[in-house]
Amino acid sequence: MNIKRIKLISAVMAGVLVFSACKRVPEVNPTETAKPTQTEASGPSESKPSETRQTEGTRDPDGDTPVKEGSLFKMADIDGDGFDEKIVLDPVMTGSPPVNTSFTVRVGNSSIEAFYEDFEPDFSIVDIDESDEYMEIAVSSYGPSSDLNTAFYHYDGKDLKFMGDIQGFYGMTEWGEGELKIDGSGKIRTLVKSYFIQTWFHEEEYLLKGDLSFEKVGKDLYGMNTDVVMLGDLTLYRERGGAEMGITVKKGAEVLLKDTDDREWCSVVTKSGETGWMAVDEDYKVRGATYYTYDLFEGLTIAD
Ligand SMILES: [Ca+2]
Ligand SMILES: [Ca+2]
Repeated sequence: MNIKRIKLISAVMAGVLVFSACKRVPEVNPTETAKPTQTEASGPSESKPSETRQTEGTRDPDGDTPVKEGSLFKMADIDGDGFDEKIVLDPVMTGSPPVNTSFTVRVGNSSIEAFYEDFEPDFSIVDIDESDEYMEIAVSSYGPSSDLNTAFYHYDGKDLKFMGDIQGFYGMTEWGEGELKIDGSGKIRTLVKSYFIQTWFHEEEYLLKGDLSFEKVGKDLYGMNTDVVMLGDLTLYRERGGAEMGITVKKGAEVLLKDTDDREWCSVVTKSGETGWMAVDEDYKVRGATYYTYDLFEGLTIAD
C-alpha cells in the first residue's frame, strides 16, 4: 500500500468520522453534513469517494445514479432511510462565451430539468428543518442582473419535487458568503430585492410548510434607513395609516427614510428627530403630491 493510498483512506475515514459526528449531533452544523461536490472526470478510480465508501451502505439503488462526464454529484441520505443517495447535477452551457443556462438534477430514476441564467455549476445539500428526516437540494444562480436565486428540490425516496425559488444565494459567491441562510429551524432567512420607493434590499424569512412549499413570514415594518435630501416640499401624515397631516419638510432638508411596510407607508425622520409618514402609491407616486419618489428625494437608488 503506497503513501498516496494511505492518505486517501485517512481522508475518507476522516470524512466518515465527520459525517458520523454530524449525524449524531446535527445541530452542530446541520448544513455541512454532505460531502464536497465531486466532479466526474476520467482519472484514477480511487479519487472518487463514491467508490471508496462501500461501508456506508451505498447498496441503496439510489446510490448508483449514473453520472456523466462533466456532471457533479454528492452522496447524502436526503430521504432519511439510512442509506446515501447519489445526487447528480448535469449542467448545460450554451451561447458564446458559454454560460450555464440549464441543468438536470437527478436522484435514482427521478430527474427534473430547470432553466436558470448563470447558475452556479454546483449545488448544496441542506437541512432546512432538522425536525424532519429529509434534507433538501439547493441550486443557486446569479441571474441576469444580480437577481440572485436559489431553487430547492425534495426527494421522498422515489420522486424529486421542485419546492420553489427563494431570492438570494446559498453558499460561497465570488464576493463572499451568500445572503441566504439556513439554520435547521424550518425557516430560511435571506435578502430580497424591493422596488418600493427605490431599489433596495431587505431581510425576509420563509417558512417551510408541510406541503413542501415556502411561505413568506413577512414583517410589519422593514428598515430602509436611507439618507436623502428633499428636492421639494412635502407635508407628511402624522401617523401611519392616518389622514391627519403633520409636519412639512422643506426643499433642501436632509431627512431619513426609516421604516416602511414595503407596500404603502414609510416613516420620514428629520434632522431634529421629528417623524412623519409618507404614503406612496404604485411603488413610486407620492400621495398628495405631484412627485414621484425619485423626483422628490436625492439619494435614492433606482435600478432595473
Ligand atoms: Ca436515503
Ligand atoms: Ca430535515
